[in-house]
Amino acid sequence: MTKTIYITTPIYYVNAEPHLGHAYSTVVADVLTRFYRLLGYETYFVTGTDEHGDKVVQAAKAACETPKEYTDRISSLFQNTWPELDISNDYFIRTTDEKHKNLLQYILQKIYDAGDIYFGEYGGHYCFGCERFYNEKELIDGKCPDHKVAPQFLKEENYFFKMSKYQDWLIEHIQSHPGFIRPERYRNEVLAFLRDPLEDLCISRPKSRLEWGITLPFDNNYVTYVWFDALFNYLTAVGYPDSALYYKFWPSVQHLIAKDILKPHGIYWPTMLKASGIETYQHLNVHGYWNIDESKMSKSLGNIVKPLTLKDKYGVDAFRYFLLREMVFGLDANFSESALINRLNSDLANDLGNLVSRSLTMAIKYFNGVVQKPEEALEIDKKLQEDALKAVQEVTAQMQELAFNKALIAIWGFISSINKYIDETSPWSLSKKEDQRKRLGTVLYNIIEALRIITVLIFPFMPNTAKKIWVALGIKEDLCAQRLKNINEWGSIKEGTMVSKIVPIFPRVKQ
Ligand code: ME8
Repeated sequence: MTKTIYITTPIYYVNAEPHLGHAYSTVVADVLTRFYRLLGYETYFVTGTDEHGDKVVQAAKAACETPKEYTDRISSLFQNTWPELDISNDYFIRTTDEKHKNLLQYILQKIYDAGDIYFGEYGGHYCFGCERFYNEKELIDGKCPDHKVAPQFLKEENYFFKMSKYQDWLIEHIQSHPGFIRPERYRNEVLAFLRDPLEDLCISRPKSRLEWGITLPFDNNYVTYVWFDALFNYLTAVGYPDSALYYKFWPSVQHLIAKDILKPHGIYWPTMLKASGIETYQHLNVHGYWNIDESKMSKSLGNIVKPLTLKDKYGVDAFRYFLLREMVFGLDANFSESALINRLNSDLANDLGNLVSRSLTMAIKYFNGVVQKPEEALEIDKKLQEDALKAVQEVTAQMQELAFNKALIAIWGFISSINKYIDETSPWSLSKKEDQRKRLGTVLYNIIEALRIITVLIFPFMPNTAKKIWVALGIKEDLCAQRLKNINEWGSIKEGTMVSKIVPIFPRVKQ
């Protein structure tokens, strides 16, 4: 049976335009999805926008628009950005979609009927920026740790989800499923949080102070708290409760988020699923934060990095490569344009770009681009084949651990092996000896074979570049149909294949 994987990004708030952080999560999800396709999995990949709540109402007011006009406009900015970054999502979800509203009301009713939602009064410190209540312990010097302002004390009648009931189950589940929340530091963070008694979750907001939300099916005076609404997007997107997509993909769901939203995903979400009688997710993959020139990216600092500006300046693939190569998944990283330029010039223009152009140039110069029949392999040829196999194995292992930077290091290790092979076999010297024609043909065959493997390996990271190289290699089979398990079978390129010239794939950029 074909294996499946369902990958999600957070659904982004529409109170900000797409920035570097959103682009990172979405590119990572795309690279992972493409990689699993290479492994032969059937994949489903979803991203979207989170459109209810007070923040959105405030942002719409500031823009002199109705919430509907405002959310339509910003959501389409997200929808239009992703194709430009070669994001191959299967579905884009909006929490204002009718389908999502219906699902949420169905689920709320289900949890309410099962007795896990109750009505009660609560007094607490409410941060309007976060749209949630804080307890004393969570505040720092009496202020919200995120917004650095003192929250307002609010006493209100509301609906509550019996989250506390599922605390022991959640602790047990995390402990018995080591990769449930990863990397480990975030798993430990959630477990540390669970050492204190879990409070029930306030899941409603009275319409008297917030109208822009999904009405509770059992009380018309209230809308649903934005997190209780947003998390269920992951189910709406696969057509819960009765679609074939849901049955096929839900058991293999993996979420991808940054550390800022660990608590809702690590605690609220699994308990909400448990209460709904739905199997919980396979993995919560948590990455760190991009800082800009060593400081936090924020509107007030005026240092928001726009992904499309970088794409226009450096090309989509250089941008994607940089993001995945520079950040260690799980840790924070620093973004600077000069670091991006350095990577572009050294890894892409120098290492990969030069290898591709020198190899194709030699094949054209010595054999008019026609791939020759290889002779029996010598030791040095066998070593190149072994390096190819090692690279494929290493990339496969690292990708499954989300170690994207290490996977790329392994690919670039193989690029060095090919360059070394070229230097040691010295095709230009062989070309001068008439009796070495066959050997020269074999050496070039091996170089082109190695390039074929490199092209398939970089495909998830840099789909555009891979397609260009694939065309220049003259391979007739579809690049998208390649599978990792057989790409390292040496000898796939057929003799007689015609390679062609390629314009420099990564022109150097001045600092
Ligand atoms: O939290 N570095 O939406 P959001 C890396 N709507 N990633 C970053 C980042 C940075 N500096 N800044 C943002 C929400 N991100 C909710 C989610 S999901 C059911 C609801 C990315 O627009 C990262 O993925 O604030 C982070 O988790 C997400 O954007 C937060 O997006």
